[in-house]
Amino acid sequence: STPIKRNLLAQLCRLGSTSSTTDYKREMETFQGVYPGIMKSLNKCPGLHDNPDAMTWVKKIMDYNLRGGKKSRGVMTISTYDALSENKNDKNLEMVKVLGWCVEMVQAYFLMTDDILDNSLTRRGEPCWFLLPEVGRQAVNDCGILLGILYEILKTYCAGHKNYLNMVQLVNESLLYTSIGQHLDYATSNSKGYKLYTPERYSNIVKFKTSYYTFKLPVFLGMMASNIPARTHSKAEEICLALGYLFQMQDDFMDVFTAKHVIGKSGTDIQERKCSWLAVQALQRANAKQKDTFTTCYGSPDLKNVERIKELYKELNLPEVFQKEEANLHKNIVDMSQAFDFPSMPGLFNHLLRINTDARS
Ligand code: DMA
Ligand code: MG
Ligand code: MG
Ligand code: MG
Repeated sequence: STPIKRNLLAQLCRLGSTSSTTDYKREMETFQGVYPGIMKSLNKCPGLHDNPDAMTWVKKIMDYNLRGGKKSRGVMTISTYDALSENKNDKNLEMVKVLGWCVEMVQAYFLMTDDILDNSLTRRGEPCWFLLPEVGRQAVNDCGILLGILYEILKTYCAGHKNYLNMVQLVNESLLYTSIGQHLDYATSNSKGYKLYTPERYSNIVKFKTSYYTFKLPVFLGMMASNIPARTHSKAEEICLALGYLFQMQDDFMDVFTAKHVIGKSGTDIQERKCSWLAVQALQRANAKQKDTFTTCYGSPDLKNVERIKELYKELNLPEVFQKEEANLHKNIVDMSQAFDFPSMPGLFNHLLRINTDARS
């Protein structure tokens, strides 16, 4: 089992046409295909119908913030339905694609708020939404608009499904848990000293801020659309959380060690004093002198200090530690999914593991 490869798009170009590449491309194309229809359906939304200027603004919010990126969460929603559903039909397939867009809207919402919280400059190679001169503090309200629209879309396309209430509740759970995780992330980076920077707290932050919305949300929406029995849920959730940990650990590593043009965003974890995988590992391994360097330089906006932290990470061999842990976690996930006693689940989770990369774009 090889570690998840970085930069999926580059990887896809290199690979040509292995089955998972073709699957991903096909799923991505059919996914993009329903976007215009969703936008058209918004014209029937009372508040927007009566306020054409607001409608124009909503389109702008959505086009800007849903553009680009790998759409891995949207595609995972479709992959799950593809792998698990026993009686597929066109109507359900359309609903699943729309659910994928709802997941991408949750993602857009969290990226918009996250970039404000993290003092970021770029996202998917473009300026962050709140930095656009015509947006600014309006970004806070735009986030609310995006969520309201999400629930309207969910209602338009899914209200007739027997799992509609479960879907709504799952979206709510993802919003609440992720926001709790974002709070823990923010509060830890603003705490005094480094006593909170432990592996246990790191795992907990990641579980809440990343795993629920990145993996549980798309996978469980796909499961709800396929009417998968409840007895499979806790095991599926466990694997989703493991995938989330691997994903965020990679995101933290890339924040420091991967070029901006590859991940489409400029890293701020060191400057913002984040409780990142690298910071936690460094604190666990540093001697007294190295700890001193760490506390002096971490969380400083000065690029010289940022450089010194990067050097310290290398001195502590963190890139090597990272690769080993990445391979281990990858293997654990493969083992966990193999032990799943429901048909198609092992195949599904292996597929999800393959299509996922570390760039949160
Ligand atoms: C962010 O973690 C989690 C959410 C909910 C967006 P992060 O700040 O490391 O994400 P990114 O590296 O994309 O800014
Ligand atoms: Mg963040
Ligand atoms: Mg961020
Ligand atoms: Mg990050």
